[in-house]
Amino acid sequence: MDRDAIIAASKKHDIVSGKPYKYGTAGFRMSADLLDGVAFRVGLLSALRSRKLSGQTIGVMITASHNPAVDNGVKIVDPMGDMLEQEWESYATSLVNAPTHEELADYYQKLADTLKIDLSSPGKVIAGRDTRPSGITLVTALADALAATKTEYIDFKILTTPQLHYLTRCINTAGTPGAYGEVSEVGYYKKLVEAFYRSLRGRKVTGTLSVDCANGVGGPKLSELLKHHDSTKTGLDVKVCNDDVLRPEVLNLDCGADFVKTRQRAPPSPKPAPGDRWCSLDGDADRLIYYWVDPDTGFFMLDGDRIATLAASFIADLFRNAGLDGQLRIGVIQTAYANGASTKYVEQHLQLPVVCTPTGVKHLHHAACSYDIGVYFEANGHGTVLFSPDAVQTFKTKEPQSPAQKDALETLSALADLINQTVGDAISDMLMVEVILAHKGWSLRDWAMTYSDLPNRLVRVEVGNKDLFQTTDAERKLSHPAGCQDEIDQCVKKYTNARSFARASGTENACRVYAEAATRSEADELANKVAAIVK
Ligand code: 16G
Ligand code: ZN
Repeated sequence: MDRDAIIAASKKHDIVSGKPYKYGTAGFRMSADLLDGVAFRVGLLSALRSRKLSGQTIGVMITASHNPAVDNGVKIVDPMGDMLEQEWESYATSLVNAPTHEELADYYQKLADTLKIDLSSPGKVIAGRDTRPSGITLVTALADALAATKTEYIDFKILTTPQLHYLTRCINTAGTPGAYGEVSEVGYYKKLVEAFYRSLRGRKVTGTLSVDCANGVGGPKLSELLKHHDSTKTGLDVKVCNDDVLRPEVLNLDCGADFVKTRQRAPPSPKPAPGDRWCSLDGDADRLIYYWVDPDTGFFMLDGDRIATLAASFIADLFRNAGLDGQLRIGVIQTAYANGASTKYVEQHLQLPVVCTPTGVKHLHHAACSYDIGVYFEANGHGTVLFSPDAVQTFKTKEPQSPAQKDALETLSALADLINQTVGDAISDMLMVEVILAHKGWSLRDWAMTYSDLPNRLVRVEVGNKDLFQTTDAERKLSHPAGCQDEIDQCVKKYTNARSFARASGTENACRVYAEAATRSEADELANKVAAIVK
């Protein structure tokens, strides 16, 4: 009987009591030594989720992304490769917080009853993990839960987060008209490389691209992709850097996309030669930041906002060239952290609509789905471009009126295959950026010239109780504590081109304050003043 099997298995994976387990924007993420019981319980939930969805395969990713090496995390992926449905986040939280093994088994049964899940029907779960050593024991805990619930299970071992999302979608679409790709890691490389060739349309990438892989899973996986890539066809010359995955302690240490974005500088090692083209991935390869170090002006960063504007401008041009202008809708999705200059560039220069959503990929992804082409990126480098089935169909079936139209339609088709449709994918996004730069004949400097960022500052503020800070208007305004927003507004008024907001972090026990203004000193001053209001 399942109940006894669950209790017996659960006893091997105790939960550490008294910890604030909450399924947040990044799933459960914390110090790895607290996660054994959590991974077991996530296994139970994913088994339920699969059975609820008629046996479709659910993905489980074990990673703590850009966090220090001692942390880890567990996250559930829905059948189409998107994030776990919101309602189920609270089931996950309740299941993980069950105080005893018996209460855990009871809650599992209660969920099955309330959600009308047939526990004897087939269920299937696949898992992947990043390079953290703790991942191995967490996968064992997960596997034990799946065995106890007689759920079919495949361990895909070490993967980037976007690869696990890709595989989940491939499995669930195999043999259907929406088949996403071959169900294997090699299938992922082949799909990307082939789409990269097609997107370039005979153009060549110039100059070396150095990729800082955060000493995470992106390093070996990028090297693997390159084995399937013929650089004589594309000109792409990649130097894989910071790809040491044998010393766990160096993961995300002084390198990676999060380091570059938050410190606003290049990793100290290896030292970028002046003018070299660089990009950084984060620890699980779902975030991407480009930069170069200018001999005269120093470090210059091209973040998620820049990638979004680059992609939107390129796709809008292709639409015009393909004669699709006005037929399909392109939208750009940002969060409140997007630099005001990027928003202005999209709305005024590109003449495209911008939607602002709360922080967290699931919100952006959801909003992007309401466009034919939804370009979504967080400033921190996480994002992708979603193509609706209608759009992809149009690229394939529209009768071109000229060779130029044909070329544009084929480029759009290829991009829809190149860009990961399930989630932001640093490796796929990097190839997209390289394609666009090659088409435009641009260097990073040309790309940077499109607009000037407003100077900005992000401050972390320790507060007694972050839950007191509630927001509205896609996190751009505080509704609580009462009066706080008025004070912020009064403050912002005193500066030129200024904007500032405060919100409770979803991943740490703190508030974050963002400010931007016409000058560096004004942005700094405003951020400090708003931080003082929040404190
Ligand atoms: C999570 C989100 C990330 C967001 C970050 C904000 C996902 C997969 N990840 O890591 O997109 O930028 O939280 O953190 O949605 P914060 O709430 O602490 O500012
Ligand atoms: Zn990540």
